[in-house]
Amino acid sequence: MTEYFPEVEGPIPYDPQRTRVGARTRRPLAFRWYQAQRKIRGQTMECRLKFAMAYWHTLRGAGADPFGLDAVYDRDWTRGDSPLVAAKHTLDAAFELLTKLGIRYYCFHDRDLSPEGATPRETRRNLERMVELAADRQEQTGVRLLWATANLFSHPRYTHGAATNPDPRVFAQAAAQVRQALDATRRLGGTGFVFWGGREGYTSLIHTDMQQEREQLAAFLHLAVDYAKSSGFEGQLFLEPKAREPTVHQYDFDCAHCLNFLREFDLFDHFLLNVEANHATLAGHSFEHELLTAADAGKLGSLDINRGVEGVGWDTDNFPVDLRECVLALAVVDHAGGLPWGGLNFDAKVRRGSFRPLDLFFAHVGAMDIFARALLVVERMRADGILGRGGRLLRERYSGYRRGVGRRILRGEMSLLEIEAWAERVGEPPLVSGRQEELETLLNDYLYCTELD
Ligand code: XUL
Ligand code: CO
Repeated sequence: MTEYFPEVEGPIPYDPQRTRVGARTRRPLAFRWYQAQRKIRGQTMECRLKFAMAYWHTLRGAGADPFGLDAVYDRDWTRGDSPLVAAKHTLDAAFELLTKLGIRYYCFHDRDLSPEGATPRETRRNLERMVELAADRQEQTGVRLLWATANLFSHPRYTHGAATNPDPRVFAQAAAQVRQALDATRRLGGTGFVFWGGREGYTSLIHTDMQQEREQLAAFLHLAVDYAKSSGFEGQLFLEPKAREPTVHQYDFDCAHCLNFLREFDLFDHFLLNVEANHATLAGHSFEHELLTAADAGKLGSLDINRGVEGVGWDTDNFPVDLRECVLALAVVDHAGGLPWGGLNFDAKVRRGSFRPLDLFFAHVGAMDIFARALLVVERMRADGILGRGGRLLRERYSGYRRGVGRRILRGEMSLLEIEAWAERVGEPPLVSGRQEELETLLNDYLYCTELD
């Protein structure tokens, strides 16, 4: 079998010396923090951080942008005598990369794994063939499928949407694709299936009946729920919010929109949310905000852990590098009790200029490492019990609602008149400092000062 990454022997070692400032290290490709088998409160890092490689960006990305449509990345495995042969090479490259990096999960869109054929039938057969090959690779390597999804946005037929397309024949093509992708996920033992509404939104209200389209989307999701159940799919369905791009306004705008949509159309019990960092930015939120919105509704399913670039208004899908963001994200995951159905899917791409195959290694190693460090920080914060969702700070701040009148207010046991009488009795409350700067400094101490080895 062709080796696509001969410059890396793999698996990537753990080397605490990597970051010794001033040292001329000979092993830049090493983990400083990530130790797959290191136990943290009884669970290995690998289990706590279930990283997943995003097949589309990592294997299939070409480095194109709106001003440069031609491929820039150096990717041998995308070539072949036919699209199916190229797809097989891509699968080989994927599993070589996964194994060398020590990543145990992957995620894919159906059309990344297998190419569109000349007819719907040929397309279906391609997928079935590639799924069998992927199953073999999984068996040989122990790598598992985290989630899969159907690409309902790249093909020209989806220009005006898939489920929300004004033409029911397009709806039907999309439905067929989801049926097949769900079966592929089941066959590969995926724990989840994602719906991201690529073109389920609008670009102008002049020709769009928004409510009609939202109803179509709901009907589509109901069909998928029913099929998943009847076909014995045992995974979890996820909805992934995104505010805009490619459409001007997506119907799955942010977590709050999605939760409302699920409630409105009687889908609430069937979905969790797959929350992406860069999509949070596009909605004008922080990642932490979006994660918490999902978690507070009991709907935190899985994470796409990329990062946006400040000041850029589109989905840049950079690899994560910012410790603070990672800590805040993992603190919410910890608060929510983990991700039994999901994991940390990178959904990130190397920059157009980082066209070497080797750049894929640096990107993933760096991202895994910063999340490993973030996990250690979150654990320390949790052990100290001050900061964080379950910490003393938040408990104390709202303690007035845990007893006496505060508690009775929340329970609905007091009328407005009774509360007014109480207000007169207790008089003007003292003003208490929010201590924000003090606490931000404390957070920084955890990020940068605390020894975590
Ligand atoms: C697009 C995006 C998707 C979903 C899966 O911005 O994030 O790749 O994660 O379809
Ligand atoms: Co995503």
